[in-house]
Amino acid sequence: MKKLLLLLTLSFFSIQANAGSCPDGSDPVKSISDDGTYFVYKCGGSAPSSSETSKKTTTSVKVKPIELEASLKSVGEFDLKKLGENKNQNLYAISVHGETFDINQDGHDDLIIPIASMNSKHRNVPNEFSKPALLFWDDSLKKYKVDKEVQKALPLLYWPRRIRSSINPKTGFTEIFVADMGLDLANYDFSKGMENLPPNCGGQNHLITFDPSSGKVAEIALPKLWDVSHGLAAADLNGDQVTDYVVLNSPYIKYPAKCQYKGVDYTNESYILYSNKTGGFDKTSIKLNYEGYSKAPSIQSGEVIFDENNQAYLVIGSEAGKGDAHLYLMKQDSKTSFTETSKVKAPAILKTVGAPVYGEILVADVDADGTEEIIASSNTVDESISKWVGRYIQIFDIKNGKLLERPDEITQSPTSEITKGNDWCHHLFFNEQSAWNEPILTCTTITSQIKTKKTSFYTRNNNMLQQAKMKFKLNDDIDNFNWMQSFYPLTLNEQTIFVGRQLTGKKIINGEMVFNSIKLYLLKPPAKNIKPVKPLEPIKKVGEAANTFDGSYALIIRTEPTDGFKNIGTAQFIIKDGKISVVRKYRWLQTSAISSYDTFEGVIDKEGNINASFELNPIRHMVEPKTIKFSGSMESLQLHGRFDEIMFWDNETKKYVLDENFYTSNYDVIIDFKKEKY
Ligand SMILES: [Ca+2]
Ligand SMILES: [Ca+2]
Ligand SMILES: [Ca+2]
Repeated sequence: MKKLLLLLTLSFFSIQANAGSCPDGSDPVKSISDDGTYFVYKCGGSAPSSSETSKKTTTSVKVKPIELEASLKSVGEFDLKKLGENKNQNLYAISVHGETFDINQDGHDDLIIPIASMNSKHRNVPNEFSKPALLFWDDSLKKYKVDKEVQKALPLLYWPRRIRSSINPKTGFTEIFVADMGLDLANYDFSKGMENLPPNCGGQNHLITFDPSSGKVAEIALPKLWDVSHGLAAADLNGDQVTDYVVLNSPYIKYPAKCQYKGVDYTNESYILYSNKTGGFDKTSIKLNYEGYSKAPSIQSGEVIFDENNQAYLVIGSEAGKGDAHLYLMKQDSKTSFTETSKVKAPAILKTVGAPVYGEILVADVDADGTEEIIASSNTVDESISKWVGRYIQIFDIKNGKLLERPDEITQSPTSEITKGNDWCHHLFFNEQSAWNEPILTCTTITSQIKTKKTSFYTRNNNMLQQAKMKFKLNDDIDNFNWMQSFYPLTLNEQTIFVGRQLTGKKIINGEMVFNSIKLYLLKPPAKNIKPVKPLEPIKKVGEAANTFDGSYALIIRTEPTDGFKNIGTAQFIIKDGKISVVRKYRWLQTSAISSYDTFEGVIDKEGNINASFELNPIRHMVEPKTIKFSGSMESLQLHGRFDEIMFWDNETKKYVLDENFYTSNYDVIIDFKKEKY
């Protein structure tokens, strides 16, 4: 498959070099084949060539939204004012950008709910701090719960804007990086004048750790530094497997003199916190080299993406101010330097009401081909109300350092709706698999369903992501859903479903009605949609190796149940004289070292029966790879094996051990393959 993909990619470039090969002079448009295993290129659409504006501002495609059948279940109510421990009774607690992550690594996603303090005018108040709430899924109670000891140990935060979580493979700890931007001036009454701005000095970032074996929370010390981090990207950039953090700042600290009293350092510059050998992080200033700019743009969002050659790029989203908002692709030249190789202007329609903003970026593999794409969401500042509104989502490939949009792979809202509504994407998520048996793109917004025409969910249909509606049978569910907001995908018991919330805990402050609590609901499909796990077939007798089926075959590896990835690897089999091996090129493997493919050995007889063995770790956890026996046939185009007696890395004894409490005792490993078609 990979080879095919590469050939097509090469031909795509030669086509581009000849400036269009379709009858109407346009470039062919890339899409995925019907069976989802390779790319096809067709004429009849126009893909924008490389950078600059995407002029497409309207959508002619009128598609009925897909309906996802669902039911609701209440799973806990939480008083954020109490959990946040802010004592000022004139303020209420608001939950800002959150995150889902399996913090205690028990196989069920937990919730990170950051909290900020607002007054009765719904403005963030200087120097008022709150703890975030960590909510853990309790699978015996089927509810979210607070761990009092954990909650007690959490740091106080100001306005936590971006959060990234990962598992540190060296310590086994969960790491939660919180980019705290400090005072949120979004609701500042600008009629009071810029000179009367409260001292906006940013906030201190935090790296919270959770030890799943002891259940203890701690922090890794970060440089004592305040900044207004609007963008945060996380990836291993120095190759030690530990996540590094790219903190993207812009000159938001306008009056540094007002910040001196704090006795802490502050910065308006971007930097990377690189993991070091002692378990800490080294702050390294970075230089962002923009093309043709005297003044750097204001950064609102960022992510890291690696291209097919493992070259790292930063993707940066900017806000327009008086100019244009752009999405930048910046190639990493060194530890300290990134240079722009491509940029795209925000869709022109966003400029019709105010200044566009690329507010959120996600890197994900939307078409399950093993290569990641960029999903970027832009919105705009409605100048009449000084608020972020609207939504426009784009998907980009990167090829040779250029951003290439896939305009026909996502439907937009009708033109009249694009620049309306407080329903911009605070957060984007992409799940290759969900309990609805569909990949789902989620745009998390803080607008309740009843106040928006746009949904938060996009499913893939006819190779296109389009908005999907949740459909409920019970009237109670419909009523409850209407008042829900902030939908996050999460995985519980190997099913990816959603959690959403309602605001509760009504309180009156200075005559104004405010809400201090959230009530969480799970959104799940009706039980009949859940896919059963197939039984393992008995191993067949395989005769002598025969050359009947010699040739090359594209393969995809997956597990049942899945452990977070739809596919864990893709590669290419070569069969020669009935002996099967994996070619060195075109290898991709999510859960083990690529060199694991060297251990693959297989034999096929003249009837097409296959036996094989393969040493592999097929899951996301730190486990000992083991030799898995596979059997299968040419008829089924499938090899089937089982990964069981799983040995987990124990950080205390520094040995692999059996963990009988692990939620899954075994995984079926399935390798689907097919003859390459060239
Ligand atoms: Ca958990
Ligand atoms: Ca690292
Ligand atoms: Ca892809």
